[in-house]
Amino acid sequence: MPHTDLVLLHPPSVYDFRQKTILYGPTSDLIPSSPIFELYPIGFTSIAEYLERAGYRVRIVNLAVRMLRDPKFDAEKLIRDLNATVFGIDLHWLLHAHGAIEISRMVKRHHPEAKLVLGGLSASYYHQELLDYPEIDYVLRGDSTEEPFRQLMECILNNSEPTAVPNLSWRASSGEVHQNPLSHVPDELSGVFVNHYDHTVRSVVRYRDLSSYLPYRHWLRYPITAVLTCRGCTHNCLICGGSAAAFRQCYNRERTAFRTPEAVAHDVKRIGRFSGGPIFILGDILQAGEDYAYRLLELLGQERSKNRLILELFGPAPPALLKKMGEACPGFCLEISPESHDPEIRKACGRDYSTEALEATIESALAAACSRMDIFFMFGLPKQTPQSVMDTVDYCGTLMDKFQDKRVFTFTAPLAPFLDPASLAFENPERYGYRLLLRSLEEHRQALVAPSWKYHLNYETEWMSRQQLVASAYKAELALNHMKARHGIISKGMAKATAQRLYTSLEMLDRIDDIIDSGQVEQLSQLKDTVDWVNMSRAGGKQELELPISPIKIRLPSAVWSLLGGR
Ligand code: B12
Ligand code: SF4
Repeated sequence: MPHTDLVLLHPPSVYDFRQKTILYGPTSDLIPSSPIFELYPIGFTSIAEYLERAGYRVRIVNLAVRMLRDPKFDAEKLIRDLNATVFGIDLHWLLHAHGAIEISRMVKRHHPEAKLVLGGLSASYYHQELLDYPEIDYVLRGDSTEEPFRQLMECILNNSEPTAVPNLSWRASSGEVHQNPLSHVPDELSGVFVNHYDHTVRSVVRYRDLSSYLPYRHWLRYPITAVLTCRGCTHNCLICGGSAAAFRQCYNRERTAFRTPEAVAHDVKRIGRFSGGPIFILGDILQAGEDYAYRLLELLGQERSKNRLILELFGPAPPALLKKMGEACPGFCLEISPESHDPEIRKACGRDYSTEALEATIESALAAACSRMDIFFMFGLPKQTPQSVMDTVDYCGTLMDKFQDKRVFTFTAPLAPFLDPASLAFENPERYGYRLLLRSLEEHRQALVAPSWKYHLNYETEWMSRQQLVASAYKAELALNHMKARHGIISKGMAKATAQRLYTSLEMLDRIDDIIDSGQVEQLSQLKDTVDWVNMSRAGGKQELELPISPIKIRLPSAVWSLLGGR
């Protein structure tokens, strides 16, 4: 294969998922990825673009997607055939603890002379432990590694010790481990995410390798694309590893860094060149204040994107702003996550707003002609009991009755499998009623290959055991599914498919527990076909969340033409 300076590899969550029998549960039901979590961090595209601008050749390989798309795809052979000076692997989401370590070992087995760098939020959190693995040479910490990565590349290619590279933890040739200060935490992001979508399209053409760049397995069928508005967060949700407190304590970020409204609107425009799918603007646009939100909406209004825009709210929003959303982004979708129907629980997890304010926001969004309003609830929160979980489902019914509007969608999901490291609750579990069952990276890595998600959970709460969390999640999901069908929110066929998946999951959970109790784990393989069917089925939230899209989903030829200067 032609030589590249850097290959960025995205691992599957569990490396040998195609061999193992693991019931992953509903952990990825509300995102486009499968439970293999094949989506790579959006930062891959900005690192690649930034380093190419600095003169390096960079290639992205989404190993997880390649393995999912082709059961015969030989990941080890591909790694062996890659020809690069440096390999980068993301450990952004802790869910990749198994895959990231296994792929690291494989890279070093086949390329002992190459350098290996890990990065992402989880790698930053566990940087010291990662350097205990002899295969890993460097960990680049923090939420902004483009410039430190450039400096590291320079050191590697010049064969000099990276003593001055910010954010870097590294092992010297003497074997000694060093931790450079986490000092590169920029307040503004104008130097990154510069035409990174164009760069990605160009790379697909250059390497003639669409598969390796796909964000997730089904992207070609349903091409939803994300636009990032910021790094950090102004909110402080208790269970979130990306909260303001988590960023401050673990990633040295004092202030959220926002991209300009112009940069965000520019991304929306560029995505429209290659995709007809929805565009998800990540992060509440109110975080940077109303002026920011109105400016962005004004620009989006001028753009008149043909793609459907998805906006999210971290709390209630003023009616005038919602009206503006409707004018600027006709047919927009809105997402909000009150987490619980119970204001006391909502407050305990850091979302201190009233039910009245929530319902007023839903009402205004509907009046502003949003095409759908998605409302998310979560289980595994402080003060939440199995009864409270079912009360949340009842509240979903109350919303359906109250609004009598098929644009109102409610979803429930367990906080699973992990309470995020760096979150306030992970850092102070007793204070918030959590009992941590796993702490270190190695413990999480091992837990991920247990046969069901019940054993992946890294926590229990004072109010719910692991067993109760799992049982409540399915009970709630079944009840909500039934309720949605009764209200005509989903079709009877869809509800039947979801119920079948949920009942099969419950049966598999029981059978896995029986096998574990009997100690005859070799019997697990007999369940593999059914477990894989449950894992990969899209029945439920994943399918319900999909929006209708234009018949022309991908416009790759026109994107390439425009990049070549044709328009
Ligand atoms: C946007 C977002 C998403 C988007 C992801 C879009 C994307 N492609 O990246 C969506 C909505 C799809 C998503 C999904 C999930 N998310 Co999320 N997400 C966020 C959010 C809000 C912002 C993250 C972000 O992009 N930050 C910007 C910076 C930090 O990342 P970046 O630009 O991609 O990458 C930079 C660095 O991280 C680093 N880096 C990243 N990879 C690498 C690799 C190398 C080699 C190097 C050197 C550096 C490096 O350098 C990059 C450039 O500077 C955070 C919360 C927050 N406020 O941060 C949660 C967060 C990251 N998500 C989280 C979780 C748990 C998930 C899910 C697992 C949830 C679920 N069960 O469905 C899934 C996983 C999806 C998958 N992989 O398939 C947790 C992670 C906790 C943890 N430590 O594991 C967070 C912290 C909070 C939360 N609970 O939502 N998420
Ligand atoms: S969950 Fe809360 S703290 Fe985390 S990114 Fe969303 S709003 Fe911010």
